Amino acid sequence: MKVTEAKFVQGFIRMANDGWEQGWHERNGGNLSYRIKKEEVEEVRDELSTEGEWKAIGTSVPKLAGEYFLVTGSGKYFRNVILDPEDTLAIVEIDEAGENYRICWGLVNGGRPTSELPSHLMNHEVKMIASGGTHRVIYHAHPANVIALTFVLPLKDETFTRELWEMATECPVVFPDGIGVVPWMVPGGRDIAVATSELMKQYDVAIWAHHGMFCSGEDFDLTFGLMHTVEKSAEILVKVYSMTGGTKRQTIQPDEFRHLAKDFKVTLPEKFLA
Ligand code: 2HA
Ligand code: ZN
Repeated sequence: MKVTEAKFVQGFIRMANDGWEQGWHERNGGNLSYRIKKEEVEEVRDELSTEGEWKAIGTSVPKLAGEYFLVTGSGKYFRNVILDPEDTLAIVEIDEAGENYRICWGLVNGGRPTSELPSHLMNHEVKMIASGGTHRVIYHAHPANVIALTFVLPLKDETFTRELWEMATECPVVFPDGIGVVPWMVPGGRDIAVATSELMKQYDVAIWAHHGMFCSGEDFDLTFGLMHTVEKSAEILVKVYSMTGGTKRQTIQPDEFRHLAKDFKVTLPEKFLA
C-alpha cells in the first residue's frame, strides 16, 4: 500500500490540518508524532527505504528500539501537510540502541524530522510505559489562550489544573490526572525533553510557559480532543480575567468536583482540590 493511502497516515494528516484550522500552528509552529503499529508498518513496508543514514537523536530512548514513527518535518508548515505529505512528513525508524534514527519515507525535498524530536521520543517512551503501550500520539501546538495564561497565573501544576478544571465541567473527566507546567526553557534540546517527560509520567498534558502545550494520547481523536478541551477551557478563563480581572462570583466547589468524580468514575488527586 502507498504510505499516503494508509489509514494512519490519513488520520495524521487530518489532525495536522485540524490543528492548522484552529490557529495553533503559525508559520512552522508545532509538531506531531505517531508511534506506528507493527501491522501498519507491514502495510507500507514496500515503500520504506533502508538506505537512510543513521543520525543521532540527541537523547537516549532504549525502550523505543526498533519502533517506527510518523513525524512532522523541522521547519515544515502544518498548513502544507494536507497538500504535500511527502514533503512535510517523515517515517523514521529507531535503531536497536535507541540512540539513532533514520528516515525511511518522506521529506522528499530534504530536511530533518521535527526540531522537538528529543521531546517527542522521550515523551513517547514515558507514555508507552505508563499506559501499558496504548498511548501512540504526542502533539505539540501553540494555542494562544493557554500561552496567555502563562503570563498571568503562577507556573504551578496545582494552579493550572484547578483553574482549568473550573472553567468547564467536562475538564476533570477529560484530564483527571491534571496538567504539568514547565517553566520557560530553550526549546528543541534534551533539557526541555527531560523536564517534560518527567511531568508526563503523571500527566497527559504539559504546558511550556510562554511557548505552548504538549499532549499525549492513544489515538488522533483523543489527543486532538485533549488539546482542544484544554485550550477551550483556557479561552474561558481568559474571558473571565478579561471581564473581571479574575474575580469569580461563583464556581465549581471542591465537594462538587468530588461528587462529579464519583459519578463519572474518575479519580481526582486531592492536591488539586485543596
Ligand atoms: O517550530 O514549535 O517548539 C516548531 C516548534 C518548536
Ligand atoms: Zn513550539
